[in-house]
Amino acid sequence: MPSAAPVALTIAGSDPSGGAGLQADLKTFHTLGVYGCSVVTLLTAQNTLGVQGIQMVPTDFARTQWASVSSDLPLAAIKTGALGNAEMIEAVADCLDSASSPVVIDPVMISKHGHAIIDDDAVDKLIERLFPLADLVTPNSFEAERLVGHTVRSEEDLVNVAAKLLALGPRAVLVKAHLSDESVDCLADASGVQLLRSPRLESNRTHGSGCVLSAAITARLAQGEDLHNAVQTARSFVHNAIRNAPQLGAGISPLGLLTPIN
Ligand code: PXL
Repeated sequence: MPSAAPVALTIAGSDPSGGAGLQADLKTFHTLGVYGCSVVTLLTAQNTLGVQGIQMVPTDFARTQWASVSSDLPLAAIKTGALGNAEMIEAVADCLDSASSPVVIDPVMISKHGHAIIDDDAVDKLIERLFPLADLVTPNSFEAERLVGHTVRSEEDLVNVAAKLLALGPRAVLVKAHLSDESVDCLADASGVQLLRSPRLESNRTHGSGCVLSAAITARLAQGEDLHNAVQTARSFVHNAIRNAPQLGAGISPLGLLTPIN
């Protein structure tokens, strides 16, 4: 009998065009050798050109999905993506309160096209309920700015913002930024602060890149890798996936997720 792959769960919104959201998460899990399952929080109508609509899943039904999945499957790691509103964040936090596996919170707020995918008043709830449960929170610089009210224009800003986020309760934070011609991410935890650099790829084939990064970290955590190595591996997976991105659709193309890490 073949041995079972570790199981990772994404609690996230649907992108029917398949580039972001839970579809990106499940593809990433699969390519990295992890069995993926999902709890759907909201549905978007979306393509590479933009978001045409958003419909919340009833909160109680998200709770029911969690009960179905968590009572049956051995969840080795969990990530969250688009949660939509404060009520959904409450529900997800209630579910994750009892989880014993690593939790990655991707505080998704706006789409690549600038479309809001979380209510304004939900941001405080994210900090209050989900940050204390998180092993890692992965905001981009815009999300970080919204969370702590501090702009990120330099490496010094990046380090300061990461420290402020860490003080809000998660075990670690990864703040993602583009500074001049580099992609610079700041990983901060109790052991210290590390700047991770890679050349910035000039590409508009980046739809879902944030989802793919947090999903790849979650997959590696599910496989038992430690956080620092999981982040490094996930960054190179995203880098390759952007380089291998197909030209699909008339707007911002999705990443190429078919190439595993060797
Ligand atoms: O990439 C962030 C994201 C996450 N989840 C859903 C999205 C988006 C961006 O559009 O639509 C459902």
